[in-house]
Amino acid sequence: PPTIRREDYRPPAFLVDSVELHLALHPGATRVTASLTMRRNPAAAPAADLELDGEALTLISSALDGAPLEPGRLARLPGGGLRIAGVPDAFTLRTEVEISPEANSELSGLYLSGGNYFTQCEAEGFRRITFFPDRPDVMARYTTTIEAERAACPVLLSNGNPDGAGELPDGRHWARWVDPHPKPSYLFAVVAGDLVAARDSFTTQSGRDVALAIYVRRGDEDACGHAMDSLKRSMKWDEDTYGLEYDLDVFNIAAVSDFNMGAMENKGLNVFNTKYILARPETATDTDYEGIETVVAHEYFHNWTGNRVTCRDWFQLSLKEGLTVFRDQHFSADQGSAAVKRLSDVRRLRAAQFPEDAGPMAHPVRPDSYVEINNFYTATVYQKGAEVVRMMRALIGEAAFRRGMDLYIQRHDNQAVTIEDFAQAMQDASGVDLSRFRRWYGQAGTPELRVRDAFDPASGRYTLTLSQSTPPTPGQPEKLPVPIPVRMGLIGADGAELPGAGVLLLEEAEQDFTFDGLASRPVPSLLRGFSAPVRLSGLSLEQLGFLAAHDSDPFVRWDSGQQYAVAEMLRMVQEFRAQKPLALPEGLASNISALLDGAADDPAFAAEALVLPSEDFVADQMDTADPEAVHAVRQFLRASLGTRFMARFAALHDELRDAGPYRTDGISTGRRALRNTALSYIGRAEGGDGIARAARQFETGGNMTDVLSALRVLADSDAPERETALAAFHARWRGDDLVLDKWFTIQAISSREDTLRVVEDLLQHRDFDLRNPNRVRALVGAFAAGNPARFHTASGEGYRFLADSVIALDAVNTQVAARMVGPLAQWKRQDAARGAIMREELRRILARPGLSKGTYEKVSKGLA
Ligand code: BAL
Ligand code: ZN
Repeated sequence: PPTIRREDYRPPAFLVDSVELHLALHPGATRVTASLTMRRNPAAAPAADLELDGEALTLISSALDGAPLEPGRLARLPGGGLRIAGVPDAFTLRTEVEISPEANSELSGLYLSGGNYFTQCEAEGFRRITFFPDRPDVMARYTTTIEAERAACPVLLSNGNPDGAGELPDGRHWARWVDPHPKPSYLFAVVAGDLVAARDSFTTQSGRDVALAIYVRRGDEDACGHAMDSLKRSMKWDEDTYGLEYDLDVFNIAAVSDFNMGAMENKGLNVFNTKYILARPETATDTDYEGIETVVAHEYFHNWTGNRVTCRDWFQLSLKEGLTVFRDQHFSADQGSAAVKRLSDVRRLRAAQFPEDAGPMAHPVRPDSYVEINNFYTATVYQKGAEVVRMMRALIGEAAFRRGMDLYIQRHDNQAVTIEDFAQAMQDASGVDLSRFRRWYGQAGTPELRVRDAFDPASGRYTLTLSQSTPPTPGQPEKLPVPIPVRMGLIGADGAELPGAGVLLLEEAEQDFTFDGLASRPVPSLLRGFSAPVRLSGLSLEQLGFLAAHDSDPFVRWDSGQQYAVAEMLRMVQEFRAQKPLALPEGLASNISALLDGAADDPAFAAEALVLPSEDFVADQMDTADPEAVHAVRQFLRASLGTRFMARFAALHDELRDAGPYRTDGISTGRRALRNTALSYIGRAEGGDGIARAARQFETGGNMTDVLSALRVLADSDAPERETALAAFHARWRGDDLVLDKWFTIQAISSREDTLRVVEDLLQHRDFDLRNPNRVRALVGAFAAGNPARFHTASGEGYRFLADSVIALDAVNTQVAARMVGPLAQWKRQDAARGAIMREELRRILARPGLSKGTYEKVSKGLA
C-alpha cells in the first residue's frame, strides 16, 4: 500500500460549495443520491478530469448538469473512486449509489447497530456513503434528507438544524436537515432508528436558546443525566473561558454500543460510544463518570477547535486534537481538584505516549507520512499534542494565549488550516518568537532532561546544570534541542520554600542556572506541574524522598514518591534475578507511612500516591524488560506493605464508607478511591481479612466503584468467593453490555497464573462478540495491554493469542485489528527469546493474504 507524505500536499483541484444528499434507508440496500455543486479551485493546478473518492459503492446512475454521463467519460479508480473526464469550470454532479449498512462490519461509513443506523466518517468514512472529494480541506454546506420506515426508524437525525419532515407511502417517512455552516465531509453524520431522547436546554451568553437532546435506546433515558450536565457545564465554560458560543438551534448526541472510537464531534450531531454517555451509580464507576465528563466536553469543544476551524490535511490532526485535549483537560481541572487531575493525566501520558515515542511507531505530533491515517489517532497526536499547547501557554502567558486563541479563530473561521497557522496566531498575539518552539511539532521522541547541581558555601551560590537530549526515532536519527520550560523551586533543609522559584527555559543542549544568597545547599524541585513532557533524571534517592515529603507542589510530591519507588523496585528486580530474598525497603515503607498520616487531609491525592508505579512503567525504565521479575517485585511490595500497615488500611476501609447517596464530587470520589486502595492492599496482605471484606463489599456495595473494586480483589485470589462473585456478577448484569465489559476485563487483567486459559475460554463465551469493539477491547485489549505478566509469559502463548485475535479481527474490523497490534510491536523491549517469538507472530500476521493496509502498516513498522 502507498505511503502518503505531508510534503506531497496539493490543494484540491475542485471545490464543493453545496451538497444535497438524499438517503433512502434499507438495511441491505440503501440508496444515496448526492447533488454536488462544484467549481474549479482557482488556487490549484488545473486538472482536466474530476477525481472523487469512493469505497464499497455500487454506482447506479450519474449526471452532469442534468445530463446522464455516458459510460466513456466514467472510470473507476483502484480504491473504488470515480474519474469523470472533461468537466467544465462549474457544474452540478448528481450520483446515485447503493450501499449495504447491514454488511458493514468496519463501522466506518453507514452501518447498523442493534437495528439502528449510525455513521462514522472521520477520517475517511464519507467515501463509503457517496462519491466525494473526501478530504478535510473541501468544506461545503450540506442539506440532508433521510427517508426510512417509520415503525423501525421514528427518529431521523443529521447535522445542523431541522428543516421539515413528512409522511411517505408504504409506512415510510422523511426528515430534512440543513447545516448552515460549511464543513468537511468527515463531520457528516446521520442517525436513524428507534431511539428516545433525554432533553434539556441551554441559553447562550447572547441569549439564544439551544435545544439539547441525547438519543439512546429505550430504557436508557434515565442514564443520561451526568452526560447532559457535563454538556451544559462545557457550553458555559467555553463561553466563560474563551468567549466561544454555540452556533446552531439544536445540539444532538446519539449513543451507540458498536463504535470504533470513544465519540465523534460531527457538527450538531455528536455520535458517542454508549460507554461515554450512560451512567447510573449502580452501573458506572467513578472513572466512568470522569470519562463521560471529559469526553462530552472534548467533543463539545471541537465545535470551535476542529469544526469551525478545521484541518487542512490529516497530518494536521493534532491541530484539532492536541488543542481540544488541552481544552478538555483544563475544563476538567476547573471542575474539581486540578492537582489530582494533572497527575492522573501525566500518569496516562507516561503509560501510553512515552512507550509509543520510544517504539517502532514513534512519530512527531505532526507526522510526516502515513499509510493508514486511522493508525495516527495516537497518544502522541492527542496527549503529547496537548502537552505542546500547554507549554506554549506557559511560554507566552495566559493572557497572550487567550489573545492568540481569539486571533486564531478570527483569522481562520470556516477555514481548513495547519499547525503552522496556529503557532503563527500565538506568536502574533504574544510577540514571542516561537520558531524554535515549533520543533516540538516536528521531532519525535521523549526528551531526556538531566540535572546536576553544585553549591559553593563560600559565596552562597547554587548552580543548577540542566542538559537535554532526545533519543533517535525511526526516520529521525539526529535530534535538535527543544525549548523546555522547567517550572521549579528550591527547598531548604527544613523543608521550607526558598526564594528563586520560577520557570527556567532550557533552550540549548546544556545550560547553567545560578541562584545566589543561599545559606546552605537546597534541594531542587523541578518540573512542577509537569511543565514539559520529558523524562527527568539525576536526583538522588535521598532528594526524591525529601521532595515527596516536603515539596509544596503536589505533582512533584507525587512524582518524587513514584520515582523513589521505581528506583527501589529496579534494585529489587536485580535482587530477584540474582535469586536473593526480597525485603521491604524501610525508606519506601516510611514514605507510605507518611502518606497514610496525611491521607485524611487529601484522600484523592493519597489514593494516587499510595499506588505503586505500574509494572509497565517500571519495565519501561529498564534496558531490557523483565515482566516476570517486575511482577514478582510489585506483588511482593503490595503484600509486604499491606501486611505492615494492615491496621491502618483497615481503619481507612472502615472509616471511609460512603454515607448517604452516591455523589461524584471530588471529595466523594477521593474518599472512595482511598478506601478501595486500602482494600486492595488488605487483599494482598498476609493473615488479613481482605477476602471477607471484599466479599462483604461486593455483596453490599451501593455503587459500581465499590462493587468492582471488591470484585477485583476476589478475581485476583484463589478463594472460593471468586467463582461465586463472578457468577453472581454475570447473572445480575448479563443484560447490560457496558457492565458485562467490566466482567470480561476484570478476568483478563487478573494476576492469577491461569489467566490466559480463562481469557481463551472467554473468547468462546456466548456473550463475547468479535464485531463489538468495546467487547474486544474489554477482553483482548485489556489482556494484551493491561496484564504484562501474563501477556509476556515466557512460553509465548500470550503472543500467539494476540496474533490469532488480530488475524480474526482483521477480517471483521480493520481499525480495531490494527489497534490491537501495539503490544506485539514492542519486541525490542523484551529479552531475545521473547523478542524472537513476538517477531515470529508479527511475521505470521504479515503473511496473511488480504491483510488490511492499517494492520499491514502497524505490523511491518513493528518488524522493522
Ligand atoms: N475526532 C475523533 C474523536 C475525537 O477525538 O474527538
Ligand atoms: Zn477529538
